[in-house]
Amino acid sequence: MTIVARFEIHYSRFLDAEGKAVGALPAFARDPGELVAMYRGMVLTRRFDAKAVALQRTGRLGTFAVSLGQEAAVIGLAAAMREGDVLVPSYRESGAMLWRGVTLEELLLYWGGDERGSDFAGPRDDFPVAVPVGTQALHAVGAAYAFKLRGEARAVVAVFGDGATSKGDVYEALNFAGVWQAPVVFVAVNNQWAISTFQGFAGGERRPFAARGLGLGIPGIRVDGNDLLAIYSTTLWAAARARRGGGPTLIELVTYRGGAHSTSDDPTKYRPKDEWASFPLGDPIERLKQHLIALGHWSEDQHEKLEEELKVEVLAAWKEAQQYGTMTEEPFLDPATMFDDVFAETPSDLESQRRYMLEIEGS
Ligand SMILES: Cc1ncc(C[n+]2csc(CCOP(=O)(O)OP(=O)(O)O)c2C)c(N)n1
Ligand SMILES: [Mg+2]
Repeated sequence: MTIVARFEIHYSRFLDAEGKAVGALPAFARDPGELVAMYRGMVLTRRFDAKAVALQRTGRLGTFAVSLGQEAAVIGLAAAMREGDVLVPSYRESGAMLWRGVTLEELLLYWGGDERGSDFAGPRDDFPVAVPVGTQALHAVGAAYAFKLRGEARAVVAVFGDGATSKGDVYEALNFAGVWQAPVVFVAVNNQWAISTFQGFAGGERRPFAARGLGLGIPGIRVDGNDLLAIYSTTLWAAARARRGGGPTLIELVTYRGGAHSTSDDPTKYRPKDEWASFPLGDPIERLKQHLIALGHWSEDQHEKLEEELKVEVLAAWKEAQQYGTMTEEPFLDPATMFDDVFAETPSDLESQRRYMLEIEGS
């Protein structure tokens, strides 16, 4: 028998679970300017998450999806993007959106139920939060294909979860990108869980998520998703490749969802309480911190100061966000606005749902 094709999946990692270099490091891994900025982004993400959960618990936000444990993933992929690239996030990428220029106030507004939070002033071409699982992968390849047709050297970075890889939308997006060589970087964040479903159920171990595009002509790579350095360098490479016409890449980031799925979830019902503590890839913030300390660019004191500074920044953003009144003053936002700005012309079925809602609201 002859072999028709062979495929390999490589694994990228620069730091071990304690933050020690496992081999030669790229130049950026010794550049304090870049690294400290990314570290700050990760700590801000964790700080913002904690505040958002507290606000949801006191009735100020409707819901929230924390990214505890995934800070390296969201900051690494965003920091590797250029300004003209486009981020197409899911709902657990607050840190990536913040890095790209979305403000804390805008994120708070969005999670408080106010769509004006999605009309962010900063990265105008980036996409808003996508809650319908996996659907954003299709939007991403559409945008990427448009860049290709226009001859623009821009990459699209599409983020989705391990659970989303079981959606038809994701396979259709991969297929389209493979056929048309769209300049897109697919980032599958394997955080071990899709609400209460362990990633192994979707075959994450037998057939790695990184391998899901191989038959479609999309190279895949698995990355230690708690190693900022590996995520950053892999995304840099894949985005550059996309911009110069090299086609799509699928990156799997192996990480752990440290918190509940969302503020409506109780993970103690389906996984051991201490599972994160025994997860072999450690805590991404701690790992980068140890690397920075070893280089002589950081200290525990500086960390404490940074935490204090970011606490103040997040609190100030919450004060700003309250000025919209959406989350604090009655009457709260008119529920009928959920039908606005979905279609240029509202289809008749949505129109009748809107009428029905107004009817029961009024009764
Ligand atoms: C189309 C669709 N089906 C179901 C849901 C409910 N839902 C929300 S998140 C989720 C699991 C997603 O898991 P994963 O893709 O691993 O992302 P993670 O939440 O772990 O970041 C499900 C089933 C949804 N939002 N959209
Ligand atoms: Mg998941």
